Amino acid sequence: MRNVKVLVVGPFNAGKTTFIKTLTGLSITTDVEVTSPEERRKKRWTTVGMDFGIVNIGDGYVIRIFGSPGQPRFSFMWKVLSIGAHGIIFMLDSSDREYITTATEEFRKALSQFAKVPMVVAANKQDMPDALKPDEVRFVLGAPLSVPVLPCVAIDKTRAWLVLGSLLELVIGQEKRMT
Ligand SMILES: Nc1nc2c(ncn2[C@@H]2O[C@H](COP(=O)(O)OP(=O)(O)OP(=O)(O)O)[C@@H](O)[C@H]2O)c(=O)[nH]1
Ligand SMILES: [Mg+2]
Repeated sequence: MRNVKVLVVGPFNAGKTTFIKTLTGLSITTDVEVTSPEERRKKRWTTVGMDFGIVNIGDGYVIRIFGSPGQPRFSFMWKVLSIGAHGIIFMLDSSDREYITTATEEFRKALSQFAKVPMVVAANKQDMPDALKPDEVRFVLGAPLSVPVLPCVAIDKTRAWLVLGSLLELVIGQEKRMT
């Protein structure tokens, strides 16, 4: 049996909880009602602790997916939740141009904090007509070529799987090279 720990980080409203729910059914979430009027314009619920779900992908692999809160006041949770993580998904809402600067700042933090862990960027909400395409997201974030920037639709199981699968290829590939 091989346990793989994946952490999903990214700004408020990126789709992190939705992604984990779509893939795992979600065992734990800590969403509460949003109080800030500005954030409430975007949505009603936000994560204040963590999301957690498990998925068994066969071949003895069990994937444990953790999701961080997106509100800046909970940024300390990255450190807590990333202990022992094998892979990171940095997710952003590609259709929210207002939040792109925040996403870029957060991505820089993620790059330095998770420098030794395989990472992919999930350019989420690709079903929205005004969503930035993955190559545009790469440009805006200034993502290095070593970090894949993948199209994502967290509400769609097949498309969410493609993102998780790409990260697992990186994680499992790295593990094989080291053994
Ligand atoms: N159209 C579309 N909407 C999405 C997609 N993924 C998530 N959403 C919506 O985006 C909103 C935010 O989703 P959440 O999963 O709560 O986002 P989050 O990143 O967990 O948010 P915080 O925990 O508050 O940081 C919800 O209304 C979701 O239904 C997607 O791929 N497409
Ligand atoms: Mg959430």
